[in-house]
Amino acid sequence: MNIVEAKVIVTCPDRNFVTLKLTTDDGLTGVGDATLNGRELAVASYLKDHVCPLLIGRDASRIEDTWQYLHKGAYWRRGPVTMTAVAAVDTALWDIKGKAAGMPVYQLIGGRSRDAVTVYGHANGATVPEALEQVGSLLDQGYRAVRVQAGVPGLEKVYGVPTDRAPYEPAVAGDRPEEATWSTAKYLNFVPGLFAAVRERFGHDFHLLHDAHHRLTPIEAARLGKAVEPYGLFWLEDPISEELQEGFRLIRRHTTTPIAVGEVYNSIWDCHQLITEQLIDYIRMDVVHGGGITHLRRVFDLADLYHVRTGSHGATDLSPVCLAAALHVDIAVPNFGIQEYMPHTETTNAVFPHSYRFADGLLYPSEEPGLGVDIDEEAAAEYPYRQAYLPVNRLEDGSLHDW
Ligand code: EZ4
Ligand code: CO
Repeated sequence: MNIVEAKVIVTCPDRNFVTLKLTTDDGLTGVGDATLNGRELAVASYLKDHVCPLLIGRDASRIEDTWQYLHKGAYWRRGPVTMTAVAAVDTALWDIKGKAAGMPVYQLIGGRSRDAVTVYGHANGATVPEALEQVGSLLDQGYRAVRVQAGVPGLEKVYGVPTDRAPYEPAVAGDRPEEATWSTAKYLNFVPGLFAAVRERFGHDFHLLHDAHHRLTPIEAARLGKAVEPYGLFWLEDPISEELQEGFRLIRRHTTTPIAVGEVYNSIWDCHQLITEQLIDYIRMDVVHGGGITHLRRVFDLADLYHVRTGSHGATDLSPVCLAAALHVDIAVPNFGIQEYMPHTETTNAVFPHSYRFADGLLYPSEEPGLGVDIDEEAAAEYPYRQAYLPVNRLEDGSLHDW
């Protein structure tokens, strides 16, 4: 079962995606997501120029050895570009192994630990009434968990809030990133009232989540966590920038609001201290940016030892290939917490035919051999890459701030 072809496919069906497709000499194919939002072509080049040539002739069944070969063998380890490329190879190899075995991937990693995968949906309102309307609509659709974001009075563009009521997509096409203005004071004065309004209207019988998107200092995050304890958040996500793991100790000293972190992490070495010191409650690493199924399971196993549960990132910039793979991991691991779910557009779904399905607030992984997702190359070719960037954030005095 040797690899005979390794193809990198870049396409933009409403947003950019990079996909690796491997073919073996016995005619099996496997796909892996390689999308790094706003830096897509760097991963495409890393794969095309440096990884694909090494894959030709390799035994596709040697998943662990290939992971180690691309990790240790590169000398330059870790980082988002490298780990996303390694993830794509790893995911495609698991897809192939599943097809060779005639089983869905979750069966190869321990089988089901649960019946279905609980997901959270997104309520993003420009105003509090608009956010409440969206919470109501998600609860009506059967969601049991909802992340709530809303526009902050006095700030023009805020993370998580679309300008046109369309599904939120932070990457904007163009040759420069958009710029937004941020005020922590305005946000902290506003956001507890948002959760109060949500609980007052809809009660406590569903999970309420919120993403602070890296903007606070530890003491500000502690203040927020403490202020919102009465609203029983399922989690407060990314309260501070993620580099300084010991920074979370200060938050922990002050609040019982659960903390979720890790969507920008790439390896177990980014989060081992957060996990072993029990500074977080949910680890948000995902298949595509976390080194693939092989490495993500290593992270999740470490997390399980320390009572940390999973809560994988699942925004629309993670392709249906990543979501399909995530569901196999989610259904199998013992310490699953929740999965983020932001439905892809119809155009995206048409390029990535898949058989996972959503019903009543739950996602069900594919029962087909492998991952149960593919890329329609002809359809993909109709949507050429468009340059797009994630926004840049500045304080009201012009200082650059975390976005
Ligand atoms: O900003 O995926 O929780 N979800 C998020 C996302 C991220 C984007 C970045 O590409 O924080 O909206
Ligand atoms: Co987030």
